[in-house]
Amino acid sequence: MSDMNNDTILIPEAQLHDLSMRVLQHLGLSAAHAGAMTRIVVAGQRDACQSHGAYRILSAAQTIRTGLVDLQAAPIVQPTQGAITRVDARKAFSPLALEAGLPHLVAATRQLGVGALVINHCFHFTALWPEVEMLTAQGLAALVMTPSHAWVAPTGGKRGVFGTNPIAFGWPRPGPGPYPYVFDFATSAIARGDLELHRRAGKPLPEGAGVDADGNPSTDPVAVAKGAMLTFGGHKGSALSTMVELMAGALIGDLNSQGSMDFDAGKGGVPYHGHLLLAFDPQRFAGDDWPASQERAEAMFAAITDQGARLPSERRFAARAQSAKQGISMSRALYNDIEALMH
Ligand code: NDP
Ligand code: PYC
Repeated sequence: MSDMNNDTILIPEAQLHDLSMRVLQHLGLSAAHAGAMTRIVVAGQRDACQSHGAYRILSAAQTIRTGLVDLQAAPIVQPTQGAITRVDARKAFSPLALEAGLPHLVAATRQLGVGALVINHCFHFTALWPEVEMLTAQGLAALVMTPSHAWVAPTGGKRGVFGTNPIAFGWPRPGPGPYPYVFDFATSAIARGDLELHRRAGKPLPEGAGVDADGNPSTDPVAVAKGAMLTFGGHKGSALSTMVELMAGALIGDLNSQGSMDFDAGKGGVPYHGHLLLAFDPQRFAGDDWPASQERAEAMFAAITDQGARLPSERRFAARAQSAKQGISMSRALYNDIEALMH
């Protein structure tokens, strides 16, 4: 580990992995859960996703303190029915259920052209891009979504109804060269994790991120936490967020964001609900036309980047390359807070 400056350290990936494993097991998680969670939070920190990297170890600790989460439960993968594989996470964190269900999702998608993985009864706290990247690595396109807690008001309203409800999409690209095309964003103007980081740093939120308890626009993260966050893109974000509630809540027979918040009952844990992953096998959709389809997709990506615009995830992939060279950068305060969980 070395100092980058007064506030930031550089830590080798293996060392951050080891720290996360030690802390999570110290908090009572089984080695299997600690391993699956560690893989996802270390990947987040490696890719400079500050709101969903190592910071999420603190969120996991806070959730464990609520007493609501099962720290040992092994997920149960139910037999795949048609295109649908269902995994019951049994009130545990989601990453282990994801790892258990993924091979079944890939197999069903290859067989049928489309596949769905439904995870029920999970505490979900991670970014979605690692999930879509697991599918693009198999040559599949992917669409993933999840509700959260009802922190976000509908456009024109001022009380929380929706979660921050992220949607992620992944598209496999040919050859060993380019990374996949991946986007992953909250349908709220900013993610809750980002709001929490602004609060920790004592920084104002961007305009339009939320309203206070009286419904007045506010950039104060504490006031917005007491009021409501807002969707991105007005009515468009509001409708997308509604879709996430329906598809990754009602459709899969699990809680929506309001249900998750009621379940938490003010204890301050991460959301508890279901999770939906959809995968598509382009070879089965495009058939013999797939190579030509890929060429057209690549031409479109070039038309984006040739004019100086960037593809989503490019910042992340650059951070990944930088982390491989120099180690993972993280805030000293965060490192200290994580270490303190051991004492
Ligand atoms: P951001 O607004 O940071 O980024 C959204 C996406 O847009 C990323 O793919 C990003 O790529 C891309 N992007 C950003 N700027 C540009 C640009 N100028 N040109 C092209 N693409 C761009 O995401 P959010 O803050 O909304 O979400 C952060 C994370 O929080 C996500 O990973 C999400 O899954 C997670 N989250 C998880 C929740 C849960 O319930 N589990 C709830 C809400 C959010 P890049 O990363 O390269 O900048
Ligand atoms: O950042 O909005 C968020 C979030 C909710 C659950 C996990 N992350």
